[in-house]
Amino acid sequence: MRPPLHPRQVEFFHEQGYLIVPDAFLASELEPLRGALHAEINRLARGHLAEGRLAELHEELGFDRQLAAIHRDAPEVGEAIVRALIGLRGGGYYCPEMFALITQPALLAITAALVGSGEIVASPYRIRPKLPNFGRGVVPWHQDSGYLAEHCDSHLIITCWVPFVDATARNGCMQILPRTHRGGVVPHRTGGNADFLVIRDEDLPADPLGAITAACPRGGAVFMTNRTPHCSTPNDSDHIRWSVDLRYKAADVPNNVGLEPAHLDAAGRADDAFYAQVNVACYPPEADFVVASASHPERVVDYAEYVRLRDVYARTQPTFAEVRAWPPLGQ
Ligand SMILES: O=C(O)CCC(=O)C(=O)O
Repeated sequence: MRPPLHPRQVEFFHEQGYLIVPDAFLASELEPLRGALHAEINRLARGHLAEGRLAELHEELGFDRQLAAIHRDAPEVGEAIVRALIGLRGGGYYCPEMFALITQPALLAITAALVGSGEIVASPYRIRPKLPNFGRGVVPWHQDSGYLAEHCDSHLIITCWVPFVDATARNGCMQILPRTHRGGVVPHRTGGNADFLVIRDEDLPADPLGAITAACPRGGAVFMTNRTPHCSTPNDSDHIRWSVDLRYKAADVPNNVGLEPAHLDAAGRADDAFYAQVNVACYPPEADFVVASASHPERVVDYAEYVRLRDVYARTQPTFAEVRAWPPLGQ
């Protein structure tokens, strides 16, 4: 088990708005999830091959390169596989290995030190295969709060960004604007690259020292607050910059734990009373899960409950309104 965070690391996180922990895991601890994702890519690719949309699987290229070769041969197939893995509202690919990462004791110990509580709720995550020279992988400047409900702006929600390869400036790691997280949420615009939210240059908070390049080795993790401005740059390497970004918060931050659509109709839609309730969560379209609790250990989810809850939310999400309305670029 890795040693707990040093108090100076916790202090650094709160002062700077980010913390890079180069040894959050043993690199070998990421292998099960790398293997599961690779198997899923092959499963999806075989389906496309059988239906004539793909001529070659490129299995021999391995996890770090195969999907890039598929995308080069058949861009629409590559896009479809990327979309299936990332997921949007309702979440993307999940498996026991993903759940094991989210609930990894060492990661939860770091999170507990950063949020100042051992009662922890995990929120939606994203899996990001950033292919080489893949325009959609470039994420413009934003604060994660830009995607979350406004009443959560003053709460602390941790983003834990875990690369599956050494993340470098060359393969498109993140850029972070330190020390600017205390100033609140700045205006965002819709319609940034690949339809992401974007903070226009004139709205980016100023810091005399400017942005840092958040390079992070495989086995490490980058932690940020929900108000820390960050972006990610193009992948100019010959391999995929694989990463996942997980989200955690203390259990007293607004969440939808225990709220379930009891009134689903036959089409999977819920009634207005349910939506009024779940709108108190920071990100209502996806389920939050208790992942650590000394006071209520019975609330900590196991994999079966995690899958059940994800499914309930995935079936109801199409009727959710936008979480937060920002004007489009150009306004
Ligand atoms: O992985 C990336 O390129 C960007 C990640 C990001 O913006 C996030 O986790 O909020």
